[in-house]
Amino acid sequence: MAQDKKKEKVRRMMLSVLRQLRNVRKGGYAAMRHPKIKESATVLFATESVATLKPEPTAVRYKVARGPYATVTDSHLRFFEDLLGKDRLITDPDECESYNVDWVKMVRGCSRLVVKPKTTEEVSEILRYCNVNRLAVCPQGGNTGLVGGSVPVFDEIVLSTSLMNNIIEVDNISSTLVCQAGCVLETLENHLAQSGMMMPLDLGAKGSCQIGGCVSTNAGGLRLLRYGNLHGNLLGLEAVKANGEIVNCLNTLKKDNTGYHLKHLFIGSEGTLGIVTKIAIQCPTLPKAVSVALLGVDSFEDLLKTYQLAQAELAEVLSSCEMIDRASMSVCTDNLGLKNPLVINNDGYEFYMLIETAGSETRHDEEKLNQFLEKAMEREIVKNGTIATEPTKIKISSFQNIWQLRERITEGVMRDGYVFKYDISVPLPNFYETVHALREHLKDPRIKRIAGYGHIGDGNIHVQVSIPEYIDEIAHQVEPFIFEYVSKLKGSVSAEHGIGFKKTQFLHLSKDESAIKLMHELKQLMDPNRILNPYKVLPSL
Ligand code: FAD
Ligand code: 2HG
Ligand code: ZN
Repeated sequence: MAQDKKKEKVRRMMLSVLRQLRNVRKGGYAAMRHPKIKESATVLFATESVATLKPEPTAVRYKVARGPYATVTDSHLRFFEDLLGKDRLITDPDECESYNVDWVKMVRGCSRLVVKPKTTEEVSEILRYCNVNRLAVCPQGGNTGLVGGSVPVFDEIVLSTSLMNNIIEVDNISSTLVCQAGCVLETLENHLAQSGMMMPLDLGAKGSCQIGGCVSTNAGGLRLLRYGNLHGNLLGLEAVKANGEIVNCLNTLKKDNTGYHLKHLFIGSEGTLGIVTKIAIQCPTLPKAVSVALLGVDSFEDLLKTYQLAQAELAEVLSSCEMIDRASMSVCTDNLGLKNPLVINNDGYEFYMLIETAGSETRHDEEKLNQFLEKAMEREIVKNGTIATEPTKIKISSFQNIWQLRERITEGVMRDGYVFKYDISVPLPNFYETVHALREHLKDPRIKRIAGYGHIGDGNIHVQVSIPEYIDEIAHQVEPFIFEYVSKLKGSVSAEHGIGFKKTQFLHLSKDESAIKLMHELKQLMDPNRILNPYKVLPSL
């Protein structure tokens, strides 16, 4: 009897999911992430941070002392003008401002010079000159970095790669792309889609971030679960060292074991060892069928079980598996006005899981997804769900779709005021523990929200603590507590955003002393005058 009741419940739930699926096809929700889907909200929200207040200068807020660098003089300016022409220099303080402030409005430098080279040779000339004259340089791509690495701390010259945006070669036999570092990720994605290929990485910032910035931060993103990280996908690169020497490792071969694998030095080194000028990347085939499901679950334990089931049932078609907690979902509904499709009787769920499948046969993937859902509901680990499939056929507003509920949290939480952001990886069973620990530890009534969301499949959670405006006292309540907590869990204090300016003094919590020593030695070898992105990544000696 109990068995019959359970079966009836599952049947009703499945019917509800299928009903929602039909509604989706009529115009409910559209998945937007794959390049097959042309609509994109990312350009709109990733180009500009929503918080309007200017942060205090970095030197004041974080009490840093300026390094022994020269200050830009008229004679230096004349050199850069002769090299690039007036229109590729920015010297007006107001125009320099957007290059001085980061996306999350956490740090602010006071550079009075932005240079915009177009070629590797120009980058080489700029660095050679800066090295001889002890002028510090801050490389900048799309300035979407989240750890204060992309803007100057003091008056470092900003070297913007925005004009280095040529696509050099697309080879659809070898499935490779070669381009300059300043190409915007979304532009590359759209370009590749014409040849039936895609970029192996996808970020909410794709409308603004540049491939050079992604490589320099070893950006992970929403597809890492399926396609791996840039250490695996990047075939080769070209970079310029601090002394202006060009290092050509721009290989497009899939296999090449000739000596040291030098490209890895530049991947994830956040502009401290050289400036990436060109990249060659392996591009996966564009899937023919993409489906996305949003599921509501009651507990973290059920979320983990759902993830395990998804891995087992969806296997090779699983392309993304993301987690959103209740507090993060309310960022989307309350701060961005997005609709949560899984609200019933004005209530949602403790956790949401967003699952994407990408394959070559719609019916096959859909069948797999339905089977997975059926099992998940039978086991009562998933309480509700909605699916969007064959997204290209769904013509509805690009702002109302499932992926936005995940991709726009970063933007939405900024509307709380100021956000302390943490990007950690921990063993999967401990994935959500840090959020609980913070809620336990932080009792200050000025805190608006403690939320967690992220890449469950990669063990990488983004923890957000938001307050109306920056308050030093709260900063000290959160840090070093969170980093020490992560270290005790044997996790990483930076899973994907890097160390940048913000986390240098916590590097030792995730890296052994011996490894940090070698990092210093490499820096000494490649940039002995320490002109490249000073105050970033490495803790001060
Ligand atoms: P910037 O922010 O300009 O620079 C980042 C760092 O790289 C700086 O240290 C800079 O000095 C250095 N750099 C930039 N270009 C070069 C170059 N050519 N050579 C050497 N050094 C260089 N990150 C993830 O990993 N996963 C995500 O899912 C993700 N989503 C995001 C979503 C949003 C809405 C936002 C705002 C950010 C997100 N990020 C994510 C963070 C960010 O790291 C990425 O957006 C991206 O990797 C940064 O690229 P960028 O061109 O903006 O680089
Ligand atoms: C994401 O996964 C990004 O959306 C940004 O890495 C996370 O806002 C953040 O901290
Ligand atoms: Zn992320």
